[in-house]
Amino acid sequence: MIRFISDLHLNPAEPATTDAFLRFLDGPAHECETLWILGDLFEYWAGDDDLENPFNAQMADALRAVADSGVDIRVIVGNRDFLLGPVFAERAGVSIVAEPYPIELGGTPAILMHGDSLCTDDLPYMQFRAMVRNPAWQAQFLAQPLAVRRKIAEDLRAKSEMAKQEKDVGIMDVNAGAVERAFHDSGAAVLIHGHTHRPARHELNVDGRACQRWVLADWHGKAQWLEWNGSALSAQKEQ
Ligand code: LP5
Ligand code: MN
Repeated sequence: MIRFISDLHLNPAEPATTDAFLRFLDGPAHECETLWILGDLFEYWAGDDDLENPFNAQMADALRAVADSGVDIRVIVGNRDFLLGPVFAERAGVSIVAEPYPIELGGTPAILMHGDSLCTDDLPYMQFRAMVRNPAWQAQFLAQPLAVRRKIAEDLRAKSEMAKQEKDVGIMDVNAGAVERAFHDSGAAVLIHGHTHRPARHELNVDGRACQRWVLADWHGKAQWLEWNGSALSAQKEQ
């Protein structure tokens, strides 16, 4: 069994979602051979020294307990937690891998992404993303004290919420050309991603091949996941 989750946006101000995550780790996560976290596990991540925050440490340790029981937990970072790094990975017992990440589902080639890189119509975000994904920029950012970084991240969250209210909802979805390119460049027939908070299964044709794009749900107090049971993908949620 492989399960895929994303967009939990964990933070102490959302205890219902935190509880749902802990329930998920105690139950459904243990049934997985591999658990994939496709980005935005945390509301934001200001650097691995953010493990000083007891909430973040508790989340990492909860993941570690599942990893220690034999589940292979793999993480693709999101636009909120792209600064998750090796210290977090070690503590949580997870592997952080680059996107797009190729896997096979019953012999069918698939790729996994967070999904933000597909939103190419959102030009202000694309500019912002290019800046913060630059290693030199990240090194400079991480050189600042944790308290300063946390403040910047929180200010930025507020700015992002304001910016989104002014954006046309259409530009915040994936761009059809970017999706086609992802299928074309990888040769995959299945793409699984999160980010847009528009859970769905889309059927499309690329290069004469039938392709499927699965979009994961964001969490609001209930666990939601996509599941590969060895023969099919299906969206699931806790009752
Ligand atoms: O996350 P969400 O769903 O609200 O919106 C995203 C895009 N916004 C972001 C920003 C994150 O929410 C906040 C990131 C926290 C990261 C913490 C790590 C520390 C890094 C600190 C970096 C300074 O990703 C949003 C998209 C939306 O998805 C849909 O796809 O629209 O994009 C934006 O809102 C970006 C704005 O359009 C442009 C922002 C310009 C602000 C520039 C300030 C630069 C400050 C630099 C300070 C050193
Ligand atoms: Mn996201």
